[in-house]
Amino acid sequence: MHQSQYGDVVVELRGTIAVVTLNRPAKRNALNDALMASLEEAFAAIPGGIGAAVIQGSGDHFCAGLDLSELKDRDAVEGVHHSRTWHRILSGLEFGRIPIVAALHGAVVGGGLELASSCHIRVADDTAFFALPEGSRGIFVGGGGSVRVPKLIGAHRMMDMMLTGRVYNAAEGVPLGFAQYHVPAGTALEKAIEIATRVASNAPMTNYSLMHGLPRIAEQPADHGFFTEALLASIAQSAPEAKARVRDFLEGRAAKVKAS
Ligand code: 1HE
Repeated sequence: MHQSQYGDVVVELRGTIAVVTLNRPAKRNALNDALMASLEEAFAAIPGGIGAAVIQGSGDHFCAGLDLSELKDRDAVEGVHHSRTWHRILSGLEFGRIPIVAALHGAVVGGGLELASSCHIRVADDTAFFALPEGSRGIFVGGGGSVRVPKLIGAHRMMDMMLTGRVYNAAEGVPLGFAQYHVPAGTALEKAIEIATRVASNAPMTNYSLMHGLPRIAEQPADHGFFTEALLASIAQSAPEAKARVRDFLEGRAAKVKAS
C-alpha cells in the first residue's frame, strides 16, 4: 500500500484502486477552498495503472458541505467564480479517467451531497443522512447540485429538501436514488472497496464509455443517442481486450452471469 497526502486529502493506492479520504474530521470534512484544490490535485496525481477510486470522509461524517466560514466575506463576483471552480473540480471527477465509488456515512449534506452526486456509484451505510441545508442558510447550491441531484432523486424532491430543510435517512433515501447500495453501519468503505475493485477489472474502454458516454447519451435526442451508442459499441468491441474476454467466455474460462 502506498500513501500520499495533499493538504487535507489522503490517497492510498491499494492494488488496482485508490482510496481517497477527506481528512478534516474536526470540521466534519467541510470543503474549504484549500480542500477542494487538494481534492483536484489528489485525483490528478492518481497513476495510470489505477482503474477506480473510492472516496470517503474521516471521522463520523462523510462531509458537512461548503465550509461556511469562507462564505462570510464573498461578494457576488467572487461567488460566481467560487461556484465555477467547484463545477470544474466536480466535473473533473465525474468526467475524469476512472470511475469513483463514494463511501457514505453520517452527514452527506450540502456540498457533500454535491460531491457524492458527482461520483459514479454511491454506497450509503445505515448512519448516512442526506440534506441540502442551503435553503435554510439563505443560499443556493453552487457545486452542480441543481444539475446532478435531480437526476438522482427528481427535481420535486430536491425542491422539497431545499424549501423545507427535509432530511432523508439512509433507509428512506437509498430507495429514492441517493445511493445504489445500502449497507450496515460501519461497512460502507469495505463495500465501496469491493465494488471499486470489481469496477477496476473491467476493460478500460467499457468504463470510459460508461462514464463519458452514458450521461451524454441520456441528454441526447434518441436518434443522436443511438448513433453515439453505435460508435462507442464499435470502438469498445474492436479492442483486443474485448476480443480476449469474449473468447474466454466462449471457451468456458469466464464466469457466467448468476442469479442474485
Ligand atoms: C463547519 C461546517 C461547515 C461543521 N462549515 N464549519 N453545510 C451545512 O449547513 C451543515 C453544517 N453542519 C452541520 O449541520 C453539522 O456540523 C453536522 C450535522 C455536519 C455535524 O454535526 P456534529 O454535531 O457532528 O458537529 P458540529 O459540532 O456541528 O461541528 C464540529 C465543528 O465543525 C464545528 O466547529 P468548532 O470550531 O465549533 O469545533 C462546526 O462549526 C464545524 N463545521 N460543518 C464550517 N459546513 C458549493 S455550494 C455548497 C453549499 C453548501 O454546502 S451549504 C451547506 C453547508
